[in-house]
Amino acid sequence: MAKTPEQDERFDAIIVGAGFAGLYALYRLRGAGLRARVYEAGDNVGGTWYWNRYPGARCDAESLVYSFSFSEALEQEWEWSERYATQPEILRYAEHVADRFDLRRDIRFERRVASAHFDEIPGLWRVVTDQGDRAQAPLCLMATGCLSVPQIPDIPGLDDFAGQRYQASLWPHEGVDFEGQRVGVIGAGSSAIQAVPIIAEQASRLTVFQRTPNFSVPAHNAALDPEFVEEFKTHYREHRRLHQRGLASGFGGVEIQPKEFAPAAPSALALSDEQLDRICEEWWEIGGARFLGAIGDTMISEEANQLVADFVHRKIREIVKDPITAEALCPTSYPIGTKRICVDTGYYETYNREDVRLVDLQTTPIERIVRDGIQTTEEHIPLDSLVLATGFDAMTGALLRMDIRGRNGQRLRDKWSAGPRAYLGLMAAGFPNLFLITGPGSPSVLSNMIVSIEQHVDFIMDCLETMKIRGVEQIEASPEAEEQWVAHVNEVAAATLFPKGGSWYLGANVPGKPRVFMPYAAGVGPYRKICEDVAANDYRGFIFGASSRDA
Ligand code: N01
Repeated sequence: MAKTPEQDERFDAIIVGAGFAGLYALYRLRGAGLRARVYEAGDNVGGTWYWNRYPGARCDAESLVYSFSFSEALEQEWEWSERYATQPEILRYAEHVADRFDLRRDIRFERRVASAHFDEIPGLWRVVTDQGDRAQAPLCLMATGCLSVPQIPDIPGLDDFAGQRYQASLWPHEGVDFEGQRVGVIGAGSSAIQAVPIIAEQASRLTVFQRTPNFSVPAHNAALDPEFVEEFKTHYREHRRLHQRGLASGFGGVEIQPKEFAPAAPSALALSDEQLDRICEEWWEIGGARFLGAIGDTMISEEANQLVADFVHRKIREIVKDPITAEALCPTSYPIGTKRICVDTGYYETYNREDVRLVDLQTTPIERIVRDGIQTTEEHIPLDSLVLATGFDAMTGALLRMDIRGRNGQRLRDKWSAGPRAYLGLMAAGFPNLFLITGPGSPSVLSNMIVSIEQHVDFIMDCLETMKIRGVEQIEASPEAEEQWVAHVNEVAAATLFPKGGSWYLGANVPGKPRVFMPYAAGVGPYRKICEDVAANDYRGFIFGASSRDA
């Protein structure tokens, strides 16, 4: 249905995206008496949980902590069914939040923001959507998500394939029935690792085309025990406080039990083989991404990291019966955790099925995709359907695909041509009143995203309150503060093993993208303290200015 575009309507704030970040930003702005407009490309709220509907999609942070903390009533009334919620359940939660707080009336769906230009004289952001909407506001919040632009691989012949082709992150809403089909999956990251066991149950034959194996830890997913939930909910405030301030490790805000907030041992190197094995086994049994937090120096010392990786290799070899497949599934080309660790339900076990096969593209690369399948250097593999689980142009993709221009018409694309630069991951110098929620340079993807979203939005709201009290209308990052922060983010990353991963954290999965380690790796607790310190010191590193409207 054709939509009537909005023409030059004036708002107090424009928010791009109606995922969790956009919803919370709208809720807070409205609470502050501001009139905000949200533009969203999808036809519903939910962001990443709206788009990623591939079979098996679920969160890799536990439901009880992957949820908003801003409303005690919401956190008490919402009932999660499983330890790790499925995509449909998380989407229902996002919809519930939108309805419960009556947020939809300020959201315009099926409108993708094409450009946002800062007009210096009135001090306004002028935003245009692909549907022709034009809106203006002194404030613009980018809630565009870190993993929202699919990366389509440049494989020869991709468009020649005559069967059905699916992108994991753009899955058909009506679902796909693979019953009786020969299915190929390209990719071996989190999306593929979740989808493969489910597709295997339907397909007559499943072939997984893997270029680089990933480390995966079992989720040990299960229905949530009502007694445990009740107990957890009784102490929700304390849990939230720990998630917001707790850990100094790379992963922040995903812990459930008190023991998970500190490593079981500070260094793998001081442990006997038996001790190391016992700790790794215990954390493997807890399951999930926090396995990386079991030993304190896993992400710092190559030697320690290798010991932990060896443990996972042993697990893979124990589970996967065919030794050649097991070896191909053991990652050896990068330290464990430097590519985002995966969390699975029966992934490795799936390769014990007779109708599932792994093709190791390191030994037999794809030559081209043909009409009826894939031709590798060794063989022709006939396929009815092809699933691309090939990842995202992460963290900067969604921002740079818009035409964003700041002071003097400077394009964000040009400013970031050698990699993203933003003070605290929140604001780029030269782009006044443009806030990036969980932008590059903040903990973002190395943390529980909802914890980091709430922290950023709360910081922005406090900042706006300060501006109101002072009677100023503009804020921007100073170039010096931005410079120092970018250097600090690099320094922190360089003290870890993260940059050795050749991962999407570094932009390494997108041809031609500058290799810069994008998230801030010091953890959510230290980052929050820095932000609080900045605010307490007169928003050190930010420049306040009156809008020229008042001049
Ligand atoms: O993407 P990925 P993803 N030929 O980039 C392969 C989040 N997430 O969508 O490594 C052959 O990890 C590529 O191979 P290689 C989570 O943060 C979370 O799976 O480049 N293969 C790789 O194997 C995650 O980290 C959940 O050699 C090609 C795969 O495609 C992030 O999203 C679930 C290729 C891409 O893996 C991204 O995960 C899902 C080519 N030309 C996602 N090009 C949760 O659990 C690429 N590949 C919450």
